[in-house]
Amino acid sequence: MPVNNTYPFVNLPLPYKYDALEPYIDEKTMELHHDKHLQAYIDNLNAAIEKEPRLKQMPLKQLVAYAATLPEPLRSQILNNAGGVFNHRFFFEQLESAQNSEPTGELMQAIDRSFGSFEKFKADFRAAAMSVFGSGYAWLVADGKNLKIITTENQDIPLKDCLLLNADVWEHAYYLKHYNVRADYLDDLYNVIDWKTVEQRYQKCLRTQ
Ligand code: MN3
Repeated sequence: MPVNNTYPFVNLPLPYKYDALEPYIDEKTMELHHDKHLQAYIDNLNAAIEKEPRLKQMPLKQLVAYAATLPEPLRSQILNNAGGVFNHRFFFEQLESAQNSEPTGELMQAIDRSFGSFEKFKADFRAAAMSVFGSGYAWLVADGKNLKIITTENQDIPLKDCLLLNADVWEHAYYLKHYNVRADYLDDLYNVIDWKTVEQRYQKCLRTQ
């Protein structure tokens, strides 16, 4: 995927077709999620940055860290929208057409070590994602060689953690197909996770932590 990590942010196309994740994530949800929801975060982030020219050179994560020092309403505008861009790009990048893939190699060993089994990981991650009240994300993160599950609210980014996988549990991620039943969406999501991308993220974490 081409790099677009500073202003002006553009909505890079998905690395697959809108219907590639059928029947688990439907075409219309993917189209709206990418072309409307993510597009809105990108447009709002660019508009906020235009009010503060010194932000124009900053990459996404630096924008989030720096935003804490800004006055309102700019602070919230940058935090929410830079988070929305980062979290959605991270989410879309880790999905692929259904292949029933499972983690392999060192990532699978780390999952076994940290959770007992892949099945137990899936149950724990699902429970964490279900526990998010309102809008937010569940995350699998690396803590040294081991793994843990955390949750965040709204479009917060867990900047201090080395990030492996996220589940967007905003209703817009599943409402068209699953209505209010978040649990069914999560079960479907497991069928379209690209574990090779997650493994690459884990290897990067091992090299940099
Ligand atoms: Mn979303």
